[in-house]
Formats: sequence, C-alpha cells, structure tokens
Amino acid sequence: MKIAIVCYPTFGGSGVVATELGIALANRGHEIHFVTYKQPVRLELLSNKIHFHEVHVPEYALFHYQPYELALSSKLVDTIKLYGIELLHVHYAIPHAYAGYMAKQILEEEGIYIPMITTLHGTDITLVGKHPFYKPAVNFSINKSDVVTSVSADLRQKTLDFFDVKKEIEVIPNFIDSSKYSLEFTDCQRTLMAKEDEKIITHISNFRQVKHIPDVIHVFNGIQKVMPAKLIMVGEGPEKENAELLCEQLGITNKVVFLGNSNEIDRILCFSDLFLLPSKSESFGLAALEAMINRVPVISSNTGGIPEVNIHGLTGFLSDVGDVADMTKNALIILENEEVLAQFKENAYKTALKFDIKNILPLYEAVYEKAYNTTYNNSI
Ligand code: GMT
Repeated sequence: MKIAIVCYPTFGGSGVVATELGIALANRGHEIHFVTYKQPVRLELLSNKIHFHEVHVPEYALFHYQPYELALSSKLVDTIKLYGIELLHVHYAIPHAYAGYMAKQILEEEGIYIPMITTLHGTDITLVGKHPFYKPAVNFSINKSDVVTSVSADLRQKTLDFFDVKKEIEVIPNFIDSSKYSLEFTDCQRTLMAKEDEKIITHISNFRQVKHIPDVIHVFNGIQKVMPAKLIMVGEGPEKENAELLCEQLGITNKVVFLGNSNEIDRILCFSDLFLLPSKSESFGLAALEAMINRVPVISSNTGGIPEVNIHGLTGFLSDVGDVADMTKNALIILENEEVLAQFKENAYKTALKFDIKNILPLYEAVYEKAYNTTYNNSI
C-alpha cells in the first residue's frame, strides 16, 4: 500500500513511533511517504520505499502566526496526487488530523477518496487537545477520521471522557523492535559513564513540566545518599535549566550528567541499571518501554497508560504522582540487592517483548485494510 505519514519530526514520542512504524511498514513492502516540516530524527535512510516530503511555510510579515496547517494540507494534496497515495496516517491530533481532513475534502472535490487514520498519542488529548481554545476543532477532526487509534486503553478512556467521540477508538500500543537487541553479554562500555561500583540511573524525556523533572532529581538524590550512583539525564526542554540549578543546590552536580538530545538511546540504556519516569501524566511511556527492552527496570508514577507497560513488582515499581519518598524506597529495593536487580532486569526484558513490532504491526495493517476497503467501497 502507498501510505502518507504525518508526524512531528522531533525527539517526542509520537514522532519516534510514527517514524519507526513507517520504517517497519517499508520493510514489509509498503511505500511510505513522510510529510512533515523536517526529516524525522530517527529516519536515517531514505530509499525507494521511504520518501520524505518537506512542508515549507513561507514567511509573510502580515502574519503573526505562519499558517502551518494550510501548508501541510496543500502539501498532502500534492503528494497524494503525485504519488498515488492510498491511505493517510496522521500521528498526534493537533493540527495533523485537522490538516489531514482538509486535504481529504479538497481531494474529494476532485473525485479522489483517501482514508485517514488518526493516532492519538497523549498530550494532544490530555493537555493541549482538551483546552477550550482547541477542543471543538480536535473533537471535529477525531470524528471525521476514518479510523481512530490510541496508544493505550487509558488514553482511549480519557478521549471518550473529554470529548464527544462518535467513533470506535482502537487501542494499538506502542512497540519496540526486539531484533535490534542482542542477547550476548556486553558491559556496554559503562566505564565511560561511571566508576565500577556506581549504579547508573537514567531519565530520558523532552524536559517539559509534565515529566516532573525535579522528582527525577530528588529520587536520585535519595539513592546516591545510600550507594554510589550516577544520574544520566538525556534530552532537551524547558525544565532543563531548573534541573541543573536543583542539582547545584543539592550539591550533586558532579554525579549528574546532562547529555542533551541523543540518537544513541539504546547505547545509553544498555549500561543503565534503573530508569526513572515520575511523570504527572503519560499516555503510554515509550521511554519506559525502550528502557525495558534494554533490560532496565523502571521506577515510575502510576499515571495514565504507564501501568499498562511497567508492571508493579515485576518490571519495576509504580508510585502515586509526586511520591518521591516511595519512589526512592522502591528504587533502593531494586538496586541494593544484585539478585533482585538481575530478576527485575530479566522481567523488564520479557515484558517488553510483548510489545514487539511483530505483534503490533499486524494490528496497524488490519486497521489500514479495513479503512481502505470501507473508503473505496463507499466511493464506488
Ligand atoms: O509528551 C511527550 O513525551 C511527547 C509526546 C509526543 O506525542 O510526542 O509523547 C506522547 O506520546 C508518546 C508516544 O505515543 C507516549 O509514549 C507518551 O506517553 C506521550 N506523552 C504524554 O502523554 C505526556
């Protein structure tokens, strides 16, 4: 099938999922066309099966806000016509579902019928989407999508609670590709990051408020008071500066490494002993799943879809949002005993395998087929 994928091309989870999905679909023989404003960060190789079409938004002084949705809709119309695209999959409702629907309408005027799948990822519903300034448009574009999927059961329920949705929402969880992870033992060059006796604790995010970055640092502070440890902070975002300041105030700057954005997530996770995800809200927690497939147990909050991924007492522990003391206690339960740590690592890996792309890709393909058949039968 010829599929156009719209996503954010940045390090955010929805962009990562969209990109990895596109690559996996191309490996299955589909022809994939990414349509966005920059080449997606995880998309390294373009080929005859993977194309990238850049959306340009010409600057015009009259506009206080440049109209990205308009440029995206136009680019979609052109791309769909030029390459004979058969299906449109938009990731993150805002503004992609809205722009996608406009493109669909324009094409219908010309007798071209394109099914649109919208995948809801999280903040497009839980934070931004339900804001009164956006809600009517988001509600409308969800209902106008041919198929709506959400990345967790929790997000599905929240969408039904916050919006007046007249469509089925299919839950298709996020995934990892387990074939990328070798079973052979390797120390993953951990000595580059820490001394032999130090435990390595990792956090990866886009450092927004919703990630509760101060909780990451306070939990680590509690851990390092009991045992030698290093904290690796991966990512960039608005809370990073405050995080560096907090480390200074706590006198732990020499034990915390801020790495910035990285395309080497797996190499970093490979030498990590524990992953921290104390978010205030998290529809799925792809970062936790990526940690788990690298055999890293997870200490997280019990919010949103996280409990569908991180299983309490098996792959890590869950605490109430903001309960730093409980998270610290749980972290120490795992870290203080090598046998317990080894067991949690193994459990994390085995649980992550359930989210292997091999199990998830057929769910997307089934949804595509259903949407395709419905649209084309209706258009005859
Ligand atoms: O909020 C982020 O971390 C980025 C955001 C995105 O859409 O780029 O992530 C959301 O989608 C990810 C992929 O489906 C999920 O794993 C994250 O849990 C979700 N983030 C939130 O709900 C806060």
